[in-house]
Amino acid sequence: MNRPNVLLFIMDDQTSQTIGALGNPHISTPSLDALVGAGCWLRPYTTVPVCQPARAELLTGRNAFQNGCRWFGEPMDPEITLLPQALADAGYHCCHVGKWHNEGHPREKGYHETWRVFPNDLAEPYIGHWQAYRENGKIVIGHSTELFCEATTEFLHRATTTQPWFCYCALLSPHDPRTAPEPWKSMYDRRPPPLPPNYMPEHPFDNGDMMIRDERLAGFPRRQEEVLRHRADYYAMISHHDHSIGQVLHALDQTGQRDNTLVVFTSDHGLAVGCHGLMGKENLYEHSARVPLILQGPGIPVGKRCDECLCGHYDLMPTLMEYLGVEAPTTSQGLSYMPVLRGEIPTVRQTLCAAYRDCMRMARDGRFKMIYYPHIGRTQLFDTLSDPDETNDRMTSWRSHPESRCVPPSLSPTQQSCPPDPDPGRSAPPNNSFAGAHPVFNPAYEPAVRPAEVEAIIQRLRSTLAAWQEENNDPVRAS
Ligand SMILES: [Ca+2]
Repeated sequence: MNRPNVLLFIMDDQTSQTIGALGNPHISTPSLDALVGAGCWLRPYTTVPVCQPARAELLTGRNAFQNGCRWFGEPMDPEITLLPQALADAGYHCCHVGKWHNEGHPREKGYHETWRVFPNDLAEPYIGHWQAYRENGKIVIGHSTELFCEATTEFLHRATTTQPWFCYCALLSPHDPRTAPEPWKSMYDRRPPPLPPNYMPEHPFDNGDMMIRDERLAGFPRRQEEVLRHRADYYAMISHHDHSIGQVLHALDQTGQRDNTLVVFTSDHGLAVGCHGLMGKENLYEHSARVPLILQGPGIPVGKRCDECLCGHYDLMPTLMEYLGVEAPTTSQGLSYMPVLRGEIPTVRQTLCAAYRDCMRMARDGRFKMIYYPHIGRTQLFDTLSDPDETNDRMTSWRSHPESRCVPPSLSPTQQSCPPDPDPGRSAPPNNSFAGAHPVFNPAYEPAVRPAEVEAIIQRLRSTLAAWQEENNDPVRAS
């Protein structure tokens, strides 16, 4: 039998807390739920949570500081062997469908065939997700998710069984504009998802990039009603692409190749959509820097959750290489997490760092996470085990921060139930499950770490960050 095929789905801006089977009862994702149940689940970090650098990490097996692409418009180092090139060298037939977004065209980067490449192959200016592509002398028109999944399905039916193949299906969903077609568009109208536990009307301080593109998608401060609308539309996009992915996997079943195919589901990075008073990905909180990752296929443990595994998106390429029995290219610097999947060790990394422009730097270990903001010299510290939503900054409690809209517990019960809506003329939707459940007022979020220990943790994470910055030639230096 050939080496396993690889069918890799990569979403655009899907945060890791949006899969029903992983504890989100407010979203409908039956296809992804089934994939989680049949495979392994991890949550890697992307070093720089924006499209091009995140995708470059997957393609190169190197972090953004080591592959040349730290920001939009920066090309990947041409000396680096890319994932499709490494697989082509090992005898794979490589197919790219959908979003590319890095420099050049995927057909110049090791792919043998490409279909409906965004934005390169567009036939005319697009209107959100409704797009037209030139293909074999004709124009195909439709919703991007359906166009890309249809092209992937057609590839699967054509794919040979005598040569292993790699198919990279890159959707544009759930990136804005969040325009799912019906019936998904109105799917959450009657049952909208609640506000997230870390909803805030405003971010507690200026993080250095408060007016970047995504942050201007909603008004300031963030009204609950507006955030709820955004989240319903975001969930609708995800439920729609879950359905389309289910159709692709059904087609894979029909080809008879499912038992010899590794299915990978991930995203380039996450998104805030109202968490921490933010709307976008341009920050280093868990909702934005972490991504969902499901691996399902022959030899992959069934129903395994690798919650303790710290890993980067750049570790996926060497993981795939080891899984497929292909030698990783010498330019790859990631670490394979196959030993974690085999249950030999709980994690491949003890610490991990990330960055966003010159505005933010992150360092974390298995429990604590520090975010440093060089522009204002501010440091945050979160205990991600007891506070996964990052609502209790151990350096300066938001409970007492003057700019936080959260009221202290000494105020009236009504005021304690939730932060005041910045627009009191508008009432919150009646199903707002956020009311009365804000973690700021939850005794479980009382600091579990004494101040003296906080200082020791911060010093340790600062050293971790400084060593990483030195190793990666980071021009920004922590104080
Ligand atoms: Ca993206």
